[in-house]
Amino acid sequence: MNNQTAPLNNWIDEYHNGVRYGLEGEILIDERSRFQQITIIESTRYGRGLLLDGCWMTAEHQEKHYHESLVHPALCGAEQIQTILIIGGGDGGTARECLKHNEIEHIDMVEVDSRVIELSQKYLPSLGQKAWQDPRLNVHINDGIKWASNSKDSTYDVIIVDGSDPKGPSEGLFNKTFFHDCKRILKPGGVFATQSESPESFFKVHIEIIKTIRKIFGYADPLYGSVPLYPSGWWSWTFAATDSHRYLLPKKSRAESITKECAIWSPKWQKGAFNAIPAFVERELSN
Ligand code: SPD
Repeated sequence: MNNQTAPLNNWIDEYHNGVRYGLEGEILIDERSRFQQITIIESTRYGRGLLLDGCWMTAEHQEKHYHESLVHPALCGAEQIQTILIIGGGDGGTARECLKHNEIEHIDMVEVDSRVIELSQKYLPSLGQKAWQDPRLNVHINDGIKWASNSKDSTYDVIIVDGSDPKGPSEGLFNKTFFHDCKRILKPGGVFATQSESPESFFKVHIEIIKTIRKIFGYADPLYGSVPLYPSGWWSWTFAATDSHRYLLPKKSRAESITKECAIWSPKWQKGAFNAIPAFVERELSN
């Protein structure tokens, strides 16, 4: 039987605006935590995958697209990278990418849902790998928005927001108050990074995120790449700083120390990915 005529049994889909994004596979876990519905599946094509409230978060054999894009422009561009804040990131992929950088001394990872961490450690160990045992990683089960609001001024060299879409527990990660707090707790020369949705399937949200961050920080630019599982497959990450577009230019020594360990990210890829801003987005941002 060829692909066109294969029966649509055993498909797990995210539904978004009249389109579905799916994998063939089996459900391993489907439970309600205090915050959300957590689903873990075993897929034919991409290994194990995680959905929160029916939206794809990650899958073992294509998660690098997302995590490398979110982390390395920030960590290669910040002045210092000793102290890092990750908000969300309960599957461990973002922490793993951060810890490729030897200069890091301390990471606070603030995840609201302990079940996401427990289930990821058990069913998706290739995401966090050794990060979970690394003494530099300090996991706090807490609300990231409150954490940012309670942190002292100039605490972190880099802040990375690895949340879900702007609804449910992640909604507050996209508002002005939260971005203002992130700016306040970032050290001079620091970089802020967040996933910023799809220019195609979340156009309005995408534009709103970039405009808001740009206004608050002074400098902010989106980078574009592909995450095949997410709505439209076309995704973005936005980086911000208060003193310059420093996230555009990777520091040579840091870039050299991680390039061999990356599947997608490289200085050359990053340059292209920042330049890949679609014309319709550029036009909208200049309005
Ligand atoms: N639409 C999906 C957006 C998800 C962003 N976060 C994914 C978590 C991976 N660590």
